[in-house]
Amino acid sequence: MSTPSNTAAPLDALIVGAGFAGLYMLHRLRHSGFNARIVEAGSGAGGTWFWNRYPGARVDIESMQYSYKFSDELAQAWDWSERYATQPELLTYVAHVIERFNLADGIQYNTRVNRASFNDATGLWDVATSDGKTVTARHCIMATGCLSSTNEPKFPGQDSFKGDTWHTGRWPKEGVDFTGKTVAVIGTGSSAIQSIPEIAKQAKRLYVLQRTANFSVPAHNQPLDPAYVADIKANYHDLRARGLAQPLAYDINLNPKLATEMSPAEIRAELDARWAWGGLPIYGAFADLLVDPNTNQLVAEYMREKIRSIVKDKATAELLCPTATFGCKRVCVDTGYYQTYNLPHVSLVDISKIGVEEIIPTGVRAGGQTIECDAIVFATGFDAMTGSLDRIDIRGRGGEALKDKWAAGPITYLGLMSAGFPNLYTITGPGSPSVLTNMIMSIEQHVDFITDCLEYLRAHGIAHIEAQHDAELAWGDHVQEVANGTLLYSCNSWYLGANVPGKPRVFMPYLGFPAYAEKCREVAAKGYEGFALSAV
Ligand code: N01
Repeated sequence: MSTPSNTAAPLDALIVGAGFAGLYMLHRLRHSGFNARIVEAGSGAGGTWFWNRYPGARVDIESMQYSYKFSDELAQAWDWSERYATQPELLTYVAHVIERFNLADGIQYNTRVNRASFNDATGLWDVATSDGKTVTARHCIMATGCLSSTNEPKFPGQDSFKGDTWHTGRWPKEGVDFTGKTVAVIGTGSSAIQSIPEIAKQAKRLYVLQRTANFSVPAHNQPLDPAYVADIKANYHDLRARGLAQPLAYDINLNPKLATEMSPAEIRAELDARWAWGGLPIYGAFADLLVDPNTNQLVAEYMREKIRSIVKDKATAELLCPTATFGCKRVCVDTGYYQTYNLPHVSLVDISKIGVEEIIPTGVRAGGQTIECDAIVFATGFDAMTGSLDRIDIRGRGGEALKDKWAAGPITYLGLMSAGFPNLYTITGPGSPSVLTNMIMSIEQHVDFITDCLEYLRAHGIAHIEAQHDAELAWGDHVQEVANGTLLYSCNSWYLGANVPGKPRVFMPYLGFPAYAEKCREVAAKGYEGFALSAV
């Protein structure tokens, strides 16, 4: 395979990352006759799903909806085996997509982008990679993922630990055998909640160190019934259309009613039905769930009641009961999480008041206790949305660093571009619906927008497109205003960057998928309103 730097002429587009976003971007651009390539840090494709190989990793959106919709042939040909696809099956799907659309020769693996600089003299992007080469491209497209840069807190004494340590977001390909080991898991977010039941199956002893309890809804995962799949495939467009009309870009059978319009019996029936169905559709129980604190508390109390009914030890059950706003942090979807605490070798350790004090050679001192263990699993999450961009030295006009521009929080127009950085795009960037939605739908919407935009520029002889500063400021205000109108500011979530010490507290994703997609269509129809276009 030839590498991008062997190409004499500049690329039309360099794409950073071979996850779902990068792969579809490459496919669309090639199909439109652009000379595009992907540079990928990992040794394989799949992005988030390449790195997150921890035991029990599976998507929390139903497989029939968490898959590309752009190709009918692909949608009809591919068969998911389970209601929620496992990480290995997602990688098999990615491999199938690469083969079906002949993408393999456009991806350079094992190559990290270290620096991307806009060259004021040439008007091109110079992209320096870890193999010591520089790729030149007219457009640079960051498909670097929202949850791909791990959050790895540095605890005192960490290097002194004599056992093994793992981060859920950087799990080794060969897997980890915990048989006969005493394991401490730090964190109780989605990654922990999925991996804890699986680690408990192997470990001799398992301690879960919980700083904040999280809400989790059972997945009720099961093999997919061929008749159910056939029915969806016969009407796939309808399912997709229903999903795209909802805020999560996922058909969760949104209840249009406010809880205040329903009787207690109706409220109970709605929640029972959603608990029985499982997963994220619980978000759709009431139209005012994320707006009205009373409605929110109804749901939170229902969840606490469920936890108490599952977990036998009363003190453990109380510790597992979240006190925060329901849905303020992303709700988790589990398989046997709460039940795991009924096992005699699993203990929950409350570190809410004291936290992790230090790592010692034989374990962890946390929450006022010393926990002796052979292995520590850090399920501490991600430097979400901006982390993967921050780790690249991105320089715009005049050498301005994106990191400096975003020091007080990311500033983008539509989550797609930032002023001063012409022809630099972020797929599902901060300021776009991204992580608040079924990611593949948001990815497709952004990739389609960017492809249409590049076609427009080519057709009109335009060399550069750049967000206008006043447009991005107005958009940023709007993103915050929408979030402020909800309960999403009421906790320390990674949406707000609150999980990473020192990160500015700014609500990063944009709440409001269907309206957002419409806004993007309007902007394009008006000749890219809010963007500056120039022929040179
Ligand atoms: O990360 P998290 P995650 N000391 O940030 C704790 C997606 N995802 O990897 O809440 C002690 O949610 C932290 O405690 P606290 C999904 O969107 C999807 O689990 O900050 N503890 C928390 O308990 C998800 O929301 C899937 O008090 C510390 C945990 O670590 C997102 O990824 C699967 C700590 C981190 O939870 C992130 O999930 C997995 C410290 N210094 C992930 N720092 C599916 O599709 C952090 N913690 C199913």
